[in-house]
Amino acid sequence: MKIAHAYTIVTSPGRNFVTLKIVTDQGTYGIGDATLNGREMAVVAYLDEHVIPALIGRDPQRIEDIWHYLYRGAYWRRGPVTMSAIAAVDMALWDIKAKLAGMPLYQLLGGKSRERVMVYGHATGRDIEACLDEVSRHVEQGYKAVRVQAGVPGIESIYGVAKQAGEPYEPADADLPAEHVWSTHKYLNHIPNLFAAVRERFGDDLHILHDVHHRLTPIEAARLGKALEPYHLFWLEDCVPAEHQESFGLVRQHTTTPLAVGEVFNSLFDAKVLIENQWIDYIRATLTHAGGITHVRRLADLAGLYQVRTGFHGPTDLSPVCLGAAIHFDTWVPNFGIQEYMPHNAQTNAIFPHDYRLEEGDFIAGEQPGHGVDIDETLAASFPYKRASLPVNRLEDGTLWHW
Ligand code: CS2
Ligand code: MG
Repeated sequence: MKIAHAYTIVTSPGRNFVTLKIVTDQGTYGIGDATLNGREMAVVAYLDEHVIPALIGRDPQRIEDIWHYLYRGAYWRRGPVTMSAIAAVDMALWDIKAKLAGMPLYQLLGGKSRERVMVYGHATGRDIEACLDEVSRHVEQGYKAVRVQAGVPGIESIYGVAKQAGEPYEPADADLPAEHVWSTHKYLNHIPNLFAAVRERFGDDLHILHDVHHRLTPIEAARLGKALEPYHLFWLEDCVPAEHQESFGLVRQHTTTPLAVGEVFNSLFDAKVLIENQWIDYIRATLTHAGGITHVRRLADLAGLYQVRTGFHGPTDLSPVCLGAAIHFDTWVPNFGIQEYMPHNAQTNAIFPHDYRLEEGDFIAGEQPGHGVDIDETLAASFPYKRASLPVNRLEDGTLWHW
């Protein structure tokens, strides 16, 4: 069996998605997600110019060999563009292999470790009251875990907090980066009030999570973690930038609030020191940005040795292809923690028909052979690419900050 044909598909039903389709000489095909939010066309160029020509004629069943061919063979290792391109190939090849085997992907990985995959939804609000209403909406829908983000008095707009209930929290149509103004001390003074209110209204049973978007220094993160201990969070996410992994050691010494990180990671090596020191509790790498199923499986196995669990990133800027493959992975992986979920819009769901389903705050993997997600190429073509940028964050004095 040979790879006969492969091509990229870019579609923008509200935001950009990059999909790689690989077709064998016997007609079986697989698809992989290659979406790198805000830098989509860099991955398209990498795939079209450097990867696809080298794939034609190879045996699609040799997933492991093709992974190393693209990783070691490029000489330039790691990095989000390279690893997203490799991931798309890997995901498509696993899709093909599972279709050839006539099995849903989770069976090929080793079978079910659980029946249901717990997800967390997103509640955001301009103020505490609006945010509590959003939490309540999720609880009514059966969610057992909710990420809670609220506006902060004195900060006009914050990435991660929608301006109006039900709106996306990140304008996906900003041609060039929007600018936000950030104040750490206002944020730190306010956030414990939010979580006190959530526990008071919803009691102890609900899992609550919070994302800091890398905005704090280690000692500030330690203060926040300590202040939130009475409200026993499921996790505190991205509390400090993760390039300097030792920062997590400092935070860890001060607080028992569980720590999660990894949505910007693209390799096991970004997480190795964090995991081996048990400085984190959850690893959030995605199949799309961290080299696909083949690589993230190694990362999850390493994490498992140290009682670190998975909590994959699942925003709307990853396509349903990544989410579908992730749900199979979550169904299999022994050290599963939780799966993030932000609903895709109706056009996106129509372009990417899928067989996973949400039931009372849990995903259930489908039984179709492969990862269970397809693409309607005609419909995809009616939503052409549109440049879109993530925002930037500045301190009140103008200094460019993290978000
Ligand atoms: C966020 C994301 O889902 C999350 O936890 O941090 O919205 C993230 O900012 C975007 O995926 C960036 O592309
Ligand atoms: Mg995040």
